[in-house]
Amino acid sequence: MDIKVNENETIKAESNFLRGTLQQSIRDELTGSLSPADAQISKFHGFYEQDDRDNRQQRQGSFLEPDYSFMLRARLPGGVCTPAQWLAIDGISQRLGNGSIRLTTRQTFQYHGILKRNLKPLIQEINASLIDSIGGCGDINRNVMCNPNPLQSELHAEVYAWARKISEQLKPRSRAYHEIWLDGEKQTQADEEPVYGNTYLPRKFKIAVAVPPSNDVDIYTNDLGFIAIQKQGKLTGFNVLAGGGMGTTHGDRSTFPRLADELGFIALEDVLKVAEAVVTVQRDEGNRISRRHARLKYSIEKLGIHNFRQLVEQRAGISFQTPHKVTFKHQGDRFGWTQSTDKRWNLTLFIENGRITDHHKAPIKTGLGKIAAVHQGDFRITPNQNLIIAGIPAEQKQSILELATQYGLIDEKISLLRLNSIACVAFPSCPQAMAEAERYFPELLTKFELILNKYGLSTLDLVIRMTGCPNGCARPFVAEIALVGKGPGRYNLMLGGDGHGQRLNKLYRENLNEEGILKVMDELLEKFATLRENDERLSDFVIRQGIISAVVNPAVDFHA
Ligand code: SRM
Ligand code: SF4
Repeated sequence: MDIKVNENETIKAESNFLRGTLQQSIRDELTGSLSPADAQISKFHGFYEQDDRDNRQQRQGSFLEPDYSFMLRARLPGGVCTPAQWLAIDGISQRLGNGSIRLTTRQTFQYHGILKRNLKPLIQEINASLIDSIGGCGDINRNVMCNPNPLQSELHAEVYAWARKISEQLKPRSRAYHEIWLDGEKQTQADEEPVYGNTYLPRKFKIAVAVPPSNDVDIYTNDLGFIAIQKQGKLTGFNVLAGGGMGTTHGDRSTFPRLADELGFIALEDVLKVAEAVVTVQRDEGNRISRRHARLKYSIEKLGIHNFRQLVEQRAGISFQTPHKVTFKHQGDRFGWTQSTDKRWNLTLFIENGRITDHHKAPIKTGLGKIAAVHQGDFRITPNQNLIIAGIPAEQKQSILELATQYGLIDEKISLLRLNSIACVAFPSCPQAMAEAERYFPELLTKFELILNKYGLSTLDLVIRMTGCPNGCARPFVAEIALVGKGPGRYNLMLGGDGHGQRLNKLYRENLNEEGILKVMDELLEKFATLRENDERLSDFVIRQGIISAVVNPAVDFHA
């Protein structure tokens, strides 16, 4: 039987190394959209076509084309940028985007609401600030995350350098981006993609670098993970993990979230070889027929971890050594002041769901601009949509604190629950959203807080996340409590993640509306307050009490 590869494979193969007909699509003034093929290719350049879902139906009824605009995601390995870059990012959002900046769960930023005619100037402006959007999206390696680690400044510098090197190594070689957006010279020789080939990867690919005991990058949810191993503050190598991923489809038991498996320890000189080998094995073994089953996690399920490890060893010309013992103690970010080993200060700020705008509660965007104008260190976007003002000299600590306070960037009254919460974008821009997330979660959390207070649990440390669909952009399946959008105002309630990102959660109640969610949570927290042992986490309690069974092999028991 002749089985056809999926349509995206043909689009990539015919795109002439990511050029497609993007230039014509951008020039076409008759529509605010791109041709369907270009809408796929554009992702490799960092941007997505979207339409405003709040007015989609109304426009349809008036026979108008959807309200098209674009979302652009930058490549910013490790989430680090200078104050000058921050000021540029800020100004661009005002002039060429919808005025807000969105910090993402992969340590970079997005602009929403960009009109087609503004794409090229916007890309040119971010590049003028030495930031690009190559591989922000698409079937390719995405933004490489790394622990922002403000405490151990020397180790951070080393780990961050690796995140940048990996990101550079896995950037596409095609000159299409430079040609189309930066008016670079037209390539006279054919492009070559030694790592990716002309159809790139079967699906997106994600890499992170973690520094234990913090699992802020949710290392086990990445296709490829590097866990830093250090001796007296010096990096000696990495434990390598492969095969993590979150995305599932409601009702399709052949899809499931998965935590990455351990491949073994490697020395620093083998990092790039191993990264490339894992990527090329996935290039050759990944499923190019069904995009739903095309991530590395499914390739590893198909091959078996033992065979996969051998393939990687053969290609990289290395042997994995026994992994070092590591312990992760927490997910999420630590807020407030810390001092680095170089004696500089760092201030981690809570940015609710990563949305930076001058909103009704506080003019935080203006405030960050004021800080950037005087700050001498750097800005670090965290993997949980927050922001660290890092490397503040002692003599500037007070003035930065005053600015942060004046512009509402610090609020001592925010509950631990909220500090540990993340929600994906969802409506109105995300085409996949089934339910609200970013716009609704804050208000639901206020109601949760009341329940926690009622049972004397206001200081409970709890990792809670919401997504508008089961794609998993806020990594919900490693949260202790997750609400995953099922339909308008309806969510699946998941329980059982362990609070440090090493256990998946599982469905507890399906398709709940707000009333249902609050009722179930009230009952659960009452029981917890009564029967909790010592300072037991809610996630461990639900497993111990048999309220939920632990997921051990997600291919079999995530849906069971
Ligand atoms: Fe995501 C698709 C937003 C992190 C899994 N994600 C999307 C799209 C582009 C919707 C679409 O297909 O058109 C969303 C755009 C919404 C918008 O309007 O901005 C979107 N994803 C996001 C962000 C902005 C969420 C956020 O609130 O921060 C995150 C951007 C990360 C970045 O900077 O690169 C984001 N997405 C993630 C993560 C978390 C992570 O990577 O650590 C995941 C789960 C991990 C994983 O990949 O398994 C994730 N996004 C998905 C998937 C499901 C992939 C799968 O294997 O099934 C999709 C849908 C798809 O790829 O078809 C998706
Ligand atoms: Fe959109 Fe779903 Fe991702 Fe949320 S989880 S941003 S709704 S794709």
